[in-house]
Amino acid sequence: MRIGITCYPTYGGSGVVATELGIELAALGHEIHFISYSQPFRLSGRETGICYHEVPVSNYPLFEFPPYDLALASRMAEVAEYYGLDLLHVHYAIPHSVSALLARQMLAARSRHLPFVTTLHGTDITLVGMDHSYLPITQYAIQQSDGVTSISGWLRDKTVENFSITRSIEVIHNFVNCDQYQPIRDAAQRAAMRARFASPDEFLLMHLSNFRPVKRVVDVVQTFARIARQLPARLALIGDGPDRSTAEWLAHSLGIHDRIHFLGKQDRVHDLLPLADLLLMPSENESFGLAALESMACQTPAIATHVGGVPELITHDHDGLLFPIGDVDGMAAAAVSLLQDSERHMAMRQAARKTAQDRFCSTRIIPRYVDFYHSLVG
Ligand code: GMT
Repeated sequence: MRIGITCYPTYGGSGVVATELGIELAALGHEIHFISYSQPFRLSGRETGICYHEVPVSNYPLFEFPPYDLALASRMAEVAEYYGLDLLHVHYAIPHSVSALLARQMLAARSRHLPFVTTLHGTDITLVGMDHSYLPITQYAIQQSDGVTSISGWLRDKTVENFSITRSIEVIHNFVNCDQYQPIRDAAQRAAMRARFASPDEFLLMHLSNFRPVKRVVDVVQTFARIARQLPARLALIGDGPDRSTAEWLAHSLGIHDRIHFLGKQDRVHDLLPLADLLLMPSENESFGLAALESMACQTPAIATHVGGVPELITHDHDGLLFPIGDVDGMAAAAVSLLQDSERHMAMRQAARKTAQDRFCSTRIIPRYVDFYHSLVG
């Protein structure tokens, strides 16, 4: 099939899922066309079967707010026509599904059918979409999509509830490539890579996010501070965003900044996640928790919050640990007790990897998308 994919190309779970989906589909022989304002950050530009089409946005002085959604719709229609696309798959409803709807209408006027799939990821439904200025048009575009998927059952139910959606929504969970995301089996190699962040007698905790308020990065630092009082430990934070300076300030105020590595944005997170003993994901909300899944595939279980779709991924006390939002004392105590019990820790590490492989590996999830496309294209 020839598939157009639109996503936010910068940091964020929806862009990661869209890009990895395109890479996996191209590896299966499909022709993939990314249409966005810049190249998605996980694409090297050298992948076989993948083209990238930039959306130029005119910044004519009259436009105080350049109309990206219109430029995107035009580019979608052009690419669909020139490259014979079978369908468009847009990730994150706002504004992508509205642009796809316009592109479909433009082509319909020329008797060309271009179905589109909208995948809902999280804040497009729980935060941005709830803003009244976006709610009616988001609701309309979801209803008008040829197919809608949601990355968790929880998010599907929220969408139906918040937007009074009457159409069907297919749940297709986030996925991970378990060959790329895997533990480092060679102990000497792992020890050498880990030495950059912690000495052999220190535990290494990690966090991976876009440092938005919903991620509660302050809770990561607070939890780590409590752990570091009881155990020799270091923390590596991957990512960047609005709350990074607050986290840095807190680390200094608590006198633990010399135990914390702020790594900023990293492309090769699969090289870092296997080095950690635990991942901390104390989010306010998480419609699935892709960072935890990627970590689990690397045999690094997560201590997370019992929110949104996270319980669809993590089973408490089996392949990870779940706590109420803000329970930094509980998370720290659980981390200390787990890290001190190497047998239990190893069992949880193995269970985490098994969950990723058995339920969320790309080899299981990608065929679901392909089947879904076929059901629309016929
Ligand atoms: O985490 C974010 O705020 C980014 C957001 C996005 O849409 O880019 O991530 C969401 O999509 C991910 C991939 O589907 C999910 O795994 C995340 O749980 C979800 N984030 C939230 O719901 C906060």
